[in-house]
Amino acid sequence: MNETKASAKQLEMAGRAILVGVSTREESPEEVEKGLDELTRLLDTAGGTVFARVTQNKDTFDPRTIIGSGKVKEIADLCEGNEVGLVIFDMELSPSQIRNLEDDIGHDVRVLDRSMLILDIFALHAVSAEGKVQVELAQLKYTAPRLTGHGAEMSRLGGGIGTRGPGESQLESDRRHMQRRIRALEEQLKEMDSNRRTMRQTRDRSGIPRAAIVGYTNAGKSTLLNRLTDAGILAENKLFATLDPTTRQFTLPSGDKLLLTDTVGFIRKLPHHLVSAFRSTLDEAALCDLLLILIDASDPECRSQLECTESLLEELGAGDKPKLYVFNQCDKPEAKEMFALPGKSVQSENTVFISAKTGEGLDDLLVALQRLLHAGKTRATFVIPNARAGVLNQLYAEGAAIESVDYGAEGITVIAVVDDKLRGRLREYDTCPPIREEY
Ligand SMILES: Nc1nc2c(ncn2[C@@H]2O[C@H](COP(=O)(O)OP(=O)(O)OP(=O)(O)O)[C@@H](O)[C@H]2O)c(=O)[nH]1
Ligand SMILES: [Mg+2]
Repeated sequence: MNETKASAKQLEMAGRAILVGVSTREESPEEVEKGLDELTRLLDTAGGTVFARVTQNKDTFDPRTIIGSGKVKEIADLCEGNEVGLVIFDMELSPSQIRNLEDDIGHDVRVLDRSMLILDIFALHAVSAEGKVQVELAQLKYTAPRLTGHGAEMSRLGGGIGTRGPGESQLESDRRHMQRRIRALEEQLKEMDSNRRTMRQTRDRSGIPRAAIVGYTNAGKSTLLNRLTDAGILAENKLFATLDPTTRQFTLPSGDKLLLTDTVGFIRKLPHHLVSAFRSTLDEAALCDLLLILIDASDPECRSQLECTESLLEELGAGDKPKLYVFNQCDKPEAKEMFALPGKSVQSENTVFISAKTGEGLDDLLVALQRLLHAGKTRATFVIPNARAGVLNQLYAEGAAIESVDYGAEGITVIAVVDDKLRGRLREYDTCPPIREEY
């Protein structure tokens, strides 16, 4: 056997997994099963296969091994003779819990948790320099302290779910070296973040409103941006296919321009380190003018996926942005059944049903987008004295759509579409404050 590459057999074994879920007072057995269904999809995306599922009902976690010793023995017995290389828990485990579980299960089996698996997929899918730095940082902070001897060995062999990625060799390095590397990556990220801010400011100065397409992973976000703008983004039936945000300009039938951004998908229990490492990417969603929340209407879990998306948006500080709920994948029979499509006559104003794949419902989407874009806004003409030029910056900073700026002797004349609050605050410069011209 080649010493530096794992054999196909070794890799197959390393990817064959037992999934473990624990039902507590907070999580019912049905929820645990759904969690394991999602873990199966994550494992599939990472290139592994499920050998068996093991669940336990427990009021409190065993602090040493989460599950009880009888269950650990049951897993060890299942691993024996079945060429199982991985045991994956659908929750976060501490480094010592991983060590204890690996010791108790034996058979050279590696124990991973849900976050390590998600980080592994991010490592596989990272393309841009920024994406790679973000993933490596999250891996160094989360995965590295959890890797035991088995992990390092598979990583050296050139494979092994949970040990891949830009930080692969760093994961084995000593602690001091790792701390230095973490600081260096944080510095790099800071610089990338400031570049991103500059780009964002340039975009903001164009006055074109920005909309972010957000939603659960695999909802069809990239497919929609591709359909609307020929962006050519990779869209596939894998979780977290997109890590880097892509922005394209789009012109609505009314002639209004819009900057549309495809973003990284959300998932339940998104690892905390990943959220902080991807903060600047996720800010693309937080700093836009409106949100297109994409939902896979054919997924039986779409309601809980929407809840998860909304709570993550809240966490990112984007909870109160104007939102359009876009139920996608409506060409699928499951969606038609669940939402009684077609013929659904009552739709709330901010909800549309579409198929990014076939294009059905896109007209409704564009009309709804237009309505949202103009909701509560009016076109105003401000004359700002030259000595108060800072007010123009305020208009830019607060997201006014600026249509023209003329510098004259009497001051700066600005025509802009603004919301009522901003218009009220700039009343003294407003040439026509009492008349509300509906835009
Ligand atoms: N039938 C059907 N399939 C769709 C539709 N929209 C997207 N898909 C499929 O769903 C899968 C996921 O689509 P993506 O566009 O990659 O989804 P995403 O939300 O960008 O996913 P991530 O980037 O992984 O978070 C792909 O296989 C698409 O072809 C749709 O309207 N109908
Ligand atoms: Mg995508």
